[in-house]
Amino acid sequence: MDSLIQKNYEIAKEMYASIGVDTDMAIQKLKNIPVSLHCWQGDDVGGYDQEGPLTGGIQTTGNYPGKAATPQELMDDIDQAASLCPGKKKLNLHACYAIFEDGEHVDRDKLEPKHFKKWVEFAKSRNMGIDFNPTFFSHPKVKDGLTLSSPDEETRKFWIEHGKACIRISQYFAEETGIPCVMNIWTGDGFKDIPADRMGPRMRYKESIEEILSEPFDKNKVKPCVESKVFGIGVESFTSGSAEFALTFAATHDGCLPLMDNGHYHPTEVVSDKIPALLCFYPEIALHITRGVRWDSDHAVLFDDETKEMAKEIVRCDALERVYMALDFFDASINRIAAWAVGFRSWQKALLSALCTPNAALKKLQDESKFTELMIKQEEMKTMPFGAVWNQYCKECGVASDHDLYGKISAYETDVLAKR
Ligand code: RNT
Ligand code: ZN
Repeated sequence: MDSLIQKNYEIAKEMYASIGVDTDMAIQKLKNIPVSLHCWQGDDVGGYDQEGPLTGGIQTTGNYPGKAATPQELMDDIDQAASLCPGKKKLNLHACYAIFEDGEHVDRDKLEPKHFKKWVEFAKSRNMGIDFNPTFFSHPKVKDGLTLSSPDEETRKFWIEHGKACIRISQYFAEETGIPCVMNIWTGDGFKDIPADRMGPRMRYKESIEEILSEPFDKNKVKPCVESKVFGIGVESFTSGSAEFALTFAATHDGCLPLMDNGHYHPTEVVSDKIPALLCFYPEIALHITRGVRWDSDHAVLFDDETKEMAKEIVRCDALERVYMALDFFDASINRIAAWAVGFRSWQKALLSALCTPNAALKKLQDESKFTELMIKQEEMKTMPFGAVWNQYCKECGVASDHDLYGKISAYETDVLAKR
C-alpha cells in the first residue's frame, strides 16, 4: 500500500506541477495550520459540572453506545480521535467540562483556572493550544430560556460573572500554553413565539457582553468572539444574538471577533461568501465548521461542496492566519470517534484541496474577464488526482488512510468503548 501511495503521489505531483501547483509545499503548509478540535463531540455536549439535560436550543440525537462518561474517558477518546487526524490541533473546551477534585464543587460564576488544570496538563503535553467557551446553557439558572439578555437582574448578573470567570480562565490557558485562547460567547437566548419586545433583550445582551469584556485581559492572549444564530429548537421566533447583532457588536468593540457557525443561517445562505466580506473589515474572524442538514443539526463535517468553498475562500484570501477555525458538531447516532475523525479529516481535505488550487491563475482569468476559460479550468480542478495528495499527506503525518480508518475505529470500539 505504501509504495502504491508513493507512486501515485509522484504522478499526481507532476500533474499538479503542470498547472502551477506545488503539492509538496501545500502539504508542508497544512501541517502547521491549527484547527480546533471540540471536546463536546465525545459526550454529546453533556459536560461534567451538572446532571441536567442539554438545553439552549441545541440537540444531540442518537444513543450510540460508548460515550465518554468521565473526564478521563473523554481525554482517552480525544487522544484516539487525534491519532486518526493529520495536521495540527488545538483543544476546544466548554466551561461545563470543569474538573472538580476532592469533592469540591462550585457554580459557574465561581469557576477558577484550577478547575481546568488537568486540561492544561493534557493540552501542554500534546503541544496543543486551548480555545474556550463559557457555557450559557444546560443549567438551572437559565431563566425562561434567557441568560445574558434576561430581564431578571439576578439571572443576568450570574451569567455575567460566569463570562468574566471564563475570561480569567482563557487568559490562564493562553499563558500556560503560550498560544492565544479564542473565547467564544454564544447563548441560546430567544423566544419560542412572537416577542413583544426585540430591542430590550438585545440591549441587555449588549450591556452584558460589555460587562464581561470589562474584565481585564491581554488582547494578544485572549480573543473574545460573539457567535450569532438564526434560531434554535424551542426558540424559533427570536434570537437575541442574531447575525446583525453579533457582527455589529464585534465591529464596534475593539478586540472582539465575529464568529460564524455555518449551521446558523437561513438554508440558502452560505458562509463561504460571508468570509471574504468580513475579511474586508475585520483583522481577524472566527469560524465554527459544521454540517447542518435542513436545520442546525450539527452533523459531522464531510468533504462536500460548501466545505470546500469555505476552505477555498480562507486560502485564496491569504487569510489562514486571520481566521480561527474550530469544528462544532455532535452526532450521537454514530461512533463518536468516527464523527470526530471524519469531521476533522474532511476539513483538512478541504484545506489541502484549496492549497492545491492555482488560485492566482484563476483570479487572473476572472480579472481579465476570461470567463469561458475560467469555467473550464475550474471544472478541471474537480478531477485532478487529489486523493493521491491526500493519501501522501496522511502518510507523512503518520495517520491512517481513508481506507484504513474504519478498521482503527472499529478496533477501539471493541477494545475500549464496548467495555464501558
Ligand atoms: C450552538 C452553537 C454553539 C454550540 C457549542 C456547544 O448552536 O453552535 O457553538 O454548538 O457551544
Ligand atoms: Zn457553533
